[in-house]
Amino acid sequence: MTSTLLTTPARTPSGSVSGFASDVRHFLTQDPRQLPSRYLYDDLGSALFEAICRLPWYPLTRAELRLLEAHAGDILDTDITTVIELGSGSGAKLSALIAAAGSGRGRLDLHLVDVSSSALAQAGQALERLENVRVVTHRATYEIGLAEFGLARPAGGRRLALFLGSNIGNFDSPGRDAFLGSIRSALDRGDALLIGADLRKPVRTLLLAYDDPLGVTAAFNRNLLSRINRELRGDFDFNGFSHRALWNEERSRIEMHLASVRRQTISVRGAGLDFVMGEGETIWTESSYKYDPPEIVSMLERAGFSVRAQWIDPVDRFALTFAEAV
Ligand code: AVI
Repeated sequence: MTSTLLTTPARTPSGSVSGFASDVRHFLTQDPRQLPSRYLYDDLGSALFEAICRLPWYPLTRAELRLLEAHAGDILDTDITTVIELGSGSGAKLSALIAAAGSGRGRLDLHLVDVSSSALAQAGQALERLENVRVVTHRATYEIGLAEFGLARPAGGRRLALFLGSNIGNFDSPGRDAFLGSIRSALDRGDALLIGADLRKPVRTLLLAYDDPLGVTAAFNRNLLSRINRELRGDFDFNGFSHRALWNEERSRIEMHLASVRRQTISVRGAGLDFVMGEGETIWTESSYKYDPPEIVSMLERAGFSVRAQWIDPVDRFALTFAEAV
């Protein structure tokens, strides 16, 4: 496939109903039909994603946690006074990082940016239990959270930005470079960025991660149709669509699609949309790019960072890359 999917980050807010309606109208009438992956994360979608992270076939979360715990001392140096996590979810990774880094530091200010208020409440509670931390939550897009964070200058010490979970992989390259640039702009020289990204690996392993035998990822994908039906008065028939995950070698990405199992007419009244899908025609719902380690270094350097360390989980092929703003 040579066309470009205008993916936006997976975990930005769903926005207003009218923003959703106009996006659905715009993206479903593109060729190929598509939907921005950020809309996968309503309450049920977020819960399904949490379930995906526990599946034996989706090892990214566990591999990243192992690396965070093994290198916590290097990542959370004692001169770091402020941490921002973009897409903090339940806060489990940040809690594990702080716990593994041990004591002996002054107060740590934690800024959590997420679109889910329930996730922020859960993360806030978990992190506030730790000693000597102050938690600031930002229920916001990454961009707004970064802007708010940029205004909160600490009195002294360095700042650390965390962008974990291979969320970077859900951006197409122009959006990814722009986003890394906006992280850099929110930081000062000498501040740090830690980025978690999934690596290229055997295609069979990748396909299992995105098309698991329990069908959780399929439910996560098809839930988007349920969301459209509920919020925008759509009439998608779930049985009329099957989940499809495919590997695009040329672009080095997994693509998730919803394939129409027959010719069918679909109406989304809240978006003023009626259209026909042919048998086998798909709606492209997500891209997950997979990298080689040097590519991660290059993208960070282009954005104004210098890489200080890169740690790789050799079993599940996942990388944590630690860089300094220069
Ligand atoms: C959030 N994001 C990094 C996940 C990924 O691997 O691209 C979302 C996901 N999609 C299907 N499974 C998990």
